[in-house]
Amino acid sequence: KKVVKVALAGNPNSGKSTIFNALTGGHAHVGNWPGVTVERKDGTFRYRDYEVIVTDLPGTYSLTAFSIDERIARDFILKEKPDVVVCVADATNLLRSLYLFVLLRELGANAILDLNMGDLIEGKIKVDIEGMEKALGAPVVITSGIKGTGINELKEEIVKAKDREVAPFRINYGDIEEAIRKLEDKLSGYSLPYDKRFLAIKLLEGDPIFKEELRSLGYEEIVELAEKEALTFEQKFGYDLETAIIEKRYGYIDAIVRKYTQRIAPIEEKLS
Ligand code: GDP
Ligand code: K
Repeated sequence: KKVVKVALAGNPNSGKSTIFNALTGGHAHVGNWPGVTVERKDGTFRYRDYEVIVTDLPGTYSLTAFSIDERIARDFILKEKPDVVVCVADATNLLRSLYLFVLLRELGANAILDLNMGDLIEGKIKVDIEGMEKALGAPVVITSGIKGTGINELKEEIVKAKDREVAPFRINYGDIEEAIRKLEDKLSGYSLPYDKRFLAIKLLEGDPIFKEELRSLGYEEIVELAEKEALTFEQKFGYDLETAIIEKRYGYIDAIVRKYTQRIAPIEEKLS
């Protein structure tokens, strides 16, 4: 039997627990993440000749490592390296829920976008799935965790993703590209277990965990360069670099949503 390790990521209230149950039949091993009282749930399912192990990550909006939940999710993806990460997204609020998906793609995760709450957008929002898949470089599936629709397709995409090469993902950061390039150049002189562009962006965002990691390796000069570039950017453009990076991501997401979804009738936003 071939084993596939999959992690479920998603915003709180995206329906992640419902999808976990729909995939695994609700049989879960429940414990805690090491050192903290945050609950960890693992379950399994069989599909064709695959044994799939599903780990439910804490619900998060971001992966900044400022909260324990975000840190758990991101450490799991970076260190445990699951074969596949399913990003459960609330399809009634794509602008918000695609942000986490973009972060997962930047992190290099073999991500699948699960547009959940599919029943709530039926006949109301039309999604060009194929176009969105091409643009994001990842499979897109529509599910309804409550009704159980799309779950088999999601299983199919999970096992298919196991043997797939992850497509490159790159947002054009515009004015920030120059600083990213400088940092990437600097990083090319060092051996680090992360994608250089990804790490460059994280350092320019001021990510405390990566800064700490580089400092502990004695690479203080990389951190200093990142801080200098952030300062230079702020002096030149008059606003802070971390905010600028976040805005670029939302600009990218906004363009995707405009291009590949179409409102055909009003939807009642889910109250959560
Ligand atoms: P989590 O916080 O992401 O784990 O979300 P839950 O699985 O607890 O779901 C949040 C709420 O949305 C619950 O009331 C679910 O019953 C509901 N829900 C989950 N999936 C769907 C879906 O596909 N369609 C609809 N209409 N409701 C859903
Ligand atoms: K699909």
